[in-house]
Amino acid sequence: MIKINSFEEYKEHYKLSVEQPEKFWDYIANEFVWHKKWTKTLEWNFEEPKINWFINGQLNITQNCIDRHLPQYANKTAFIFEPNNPNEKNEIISYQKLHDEVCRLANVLLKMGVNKGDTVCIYMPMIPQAVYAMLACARIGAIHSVVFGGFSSNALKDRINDAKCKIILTTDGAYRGNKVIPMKETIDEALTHCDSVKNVLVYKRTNTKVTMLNNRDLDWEEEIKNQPTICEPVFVDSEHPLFILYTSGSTGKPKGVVHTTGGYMVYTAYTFTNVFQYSPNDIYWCTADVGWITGHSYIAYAPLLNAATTVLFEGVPTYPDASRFWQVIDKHNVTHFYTAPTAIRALEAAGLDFVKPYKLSSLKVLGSVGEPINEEAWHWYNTNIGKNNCPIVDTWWQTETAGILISPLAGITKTKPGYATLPLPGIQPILVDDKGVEITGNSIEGNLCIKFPWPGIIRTTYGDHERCKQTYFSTYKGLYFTGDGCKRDKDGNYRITGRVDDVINVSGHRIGTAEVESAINMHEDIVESAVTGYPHEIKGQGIYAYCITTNDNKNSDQLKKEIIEIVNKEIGPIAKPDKIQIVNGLPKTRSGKIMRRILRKVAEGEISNLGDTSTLLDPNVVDDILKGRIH
Ligand code: 7RM
Repeated sequence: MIKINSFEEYKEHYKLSVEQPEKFWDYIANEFVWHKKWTKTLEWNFEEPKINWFINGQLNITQNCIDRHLPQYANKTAFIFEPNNPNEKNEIISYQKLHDEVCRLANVLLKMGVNKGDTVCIYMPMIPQAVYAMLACARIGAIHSVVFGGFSSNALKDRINDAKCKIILTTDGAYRGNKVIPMKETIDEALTHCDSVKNVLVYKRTNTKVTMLNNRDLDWEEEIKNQPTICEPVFVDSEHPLFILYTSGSTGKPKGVVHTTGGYMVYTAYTFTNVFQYSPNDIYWCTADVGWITGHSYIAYAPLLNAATTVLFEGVPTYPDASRFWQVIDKHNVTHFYTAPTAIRALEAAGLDFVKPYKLSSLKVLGSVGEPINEEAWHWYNTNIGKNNCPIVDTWWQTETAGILISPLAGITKTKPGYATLPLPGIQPILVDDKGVEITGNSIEGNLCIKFPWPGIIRTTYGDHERCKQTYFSTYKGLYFTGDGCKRDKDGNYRITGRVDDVINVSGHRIGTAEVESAINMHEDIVESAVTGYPHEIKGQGIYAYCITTNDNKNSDQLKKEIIEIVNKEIGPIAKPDKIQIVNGLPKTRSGKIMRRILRKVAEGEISNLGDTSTLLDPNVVDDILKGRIH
């Protein structure tokens, strides 16, 4: 993979990528194996939007992730599986073994009648079989939809139905710290409302007792047992969908972001090499879950496209105790470590005694992703983990972007705490004011947009192209709108300041306030609710819910417990409110719109300046809310 080696080179590549984008990306894309070469590099407009890369090209991404490497790297380790329990033996998966497992599973999918273009739901913990599952789908041109294992059966049901999944791949249960979490049982609950599903394939991980439905549920091991370790790759067009991944926005239910094969491959592989400056003998570890985009791009696809060795970690940062990350780094000689600010803050809070016993001398590069990293956490990470000797790449990107858009290149770009620094080659960011007028120059602040397509940009939202257009391409004409606010300093470095829409970022997880509200509103005693974020020391943002109840007789502690329960049931534990305030009314304008700005300020504790409240229908509501504020 073409690697930038100096800052001078970065500037040259960047210049070329803006002046001659097609030539630039042709050059990168040529490094892969294509069954048929593309005839045109790019066709696009941001109005429909219609974005096609590497047109008429044909390929199979698993051939590029696996087969292509076998002549040289059959015995090289693709994954080091580190189980939840540190006493369980870790498993080494070579590129050959990966090939064989993916092929066997792909053959099972074929046997179950999965065709090119069919959708397959993957609901699994962080075990190698989850990656086999994704790649097995891609092997035969099926579209995977991975759903994070922490989502509830209701959330799962919505995603299965929206994507009309034919098959589900899951496990009996999942280990998470000292807990065993049911997986198959959750699937069973969801499937009472899903007509599209023909079969469920169940991998035994925890030996949790499960019910297997005749003719529907199949045992994973039984099915792969007799399958050959060869499965010819099915070649697909560059723009054939590779996967759907659901993500939250400011309105309605989560949308299925669609990424396609050729552009996704080229963009994720290119950014991996260059941001991390990965070399062939490095050992890379990204602590994300494959249920999120970071896991898709920077655990599964991009490292494999680079023939890298990756640690696949099943556990959590605090089990058996807060030294687990540092212990695993020493154990496997990890050179590249990529995690989220929320984890850094939690481990910082646990104290240095958990870090001190470990050398951490293998580390070369540290990464951060998922939310703004505060300077405090940045310095702690730099000093205590990187020993002032490892560049930190603060990587800004989104589910919709497929890969990293703004980030330092490790050891090449000068870093600055709190700043994602500079756009990668091919990325043309601009800041606009609320009317969409570009704010030029430096030392400025605005809404972050991108004005030219890159190969990994979102193509559509599954089953609803109009929603894609409305959400990302209509706010500011002719631009892709990220939903983030951003500053640009005097040297042109970017600092992402957080969402400017009604999306909150809790521990690096995107949650729409509307989703939480609609869950809370399902409680029979709740008439209305409004949800906002507030600064949280560990999670980045916490969830603050204002609720109006019809049942004043109910003990409010009991009511709050029930509210949390209903959010757990409708979405999952990641979305449960940290603070719940029962209120008599919400601040509304005369036209009935909730003034969220006021609620946000109260939740944030910024109560001295609530701004103009004169347009409120009933200004007394605000006093009432202030009195009952939860500290
Ligand atoms: C990769 C991922 C996307 C949102 C995005 C931002 C926030 C992500 C950073 C960041 C500041 C960063 N995808 N975000 N990375 N903010 N600095 N380095 O997280 O779709 O789940 O979330 O996350 O607000 O819009 S995501």
